[in-house]
Amino acid sequence: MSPTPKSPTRTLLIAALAAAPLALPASAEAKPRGDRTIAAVDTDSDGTVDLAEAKAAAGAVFDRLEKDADGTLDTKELQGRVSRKDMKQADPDNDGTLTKDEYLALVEARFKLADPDNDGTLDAKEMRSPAGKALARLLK
Ligand SMILES: [Ca+2]
Ligand SMILES: [Ca+2]
Ligand SMILES: [Ca+2]
Repeated sequence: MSPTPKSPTRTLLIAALAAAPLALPASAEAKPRGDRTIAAVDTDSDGTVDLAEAKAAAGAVFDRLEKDADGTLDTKELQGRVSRKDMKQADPDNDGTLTKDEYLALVEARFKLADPDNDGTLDAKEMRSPAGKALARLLK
């Protein structure tokens, strides 16, 4: 019986924290966010969103989300587009669903909130405001 020598061979791995993190070119995320929504919704290409454009986009979104064809959007179909608080406001009969009219009324209410200068159009800056972003969620 040969006694096995207790020689803990320690392999020291020099954890070379390889290469300093490469600096990524700061090109992404540079664009203002409202612009993409405007580009998608602005059918007359005047660089702003008016209420008719917002409602047209919202109507298309409604039809797209309305999967079970019961004429309303429930919270599942809305996929987080409408907060619980907004839902309360937008759903006067409180049945947890929105008809297209209710959805468009919510769009209109948000549009007005997002248009503090009251000129009937939302420019890129207005679309970037919290109210503009809330509106944008209903349009895509
Ligand atoms: Ca427009
Ligand atoms: Ca439905
Ligand atoms: Ca405006």
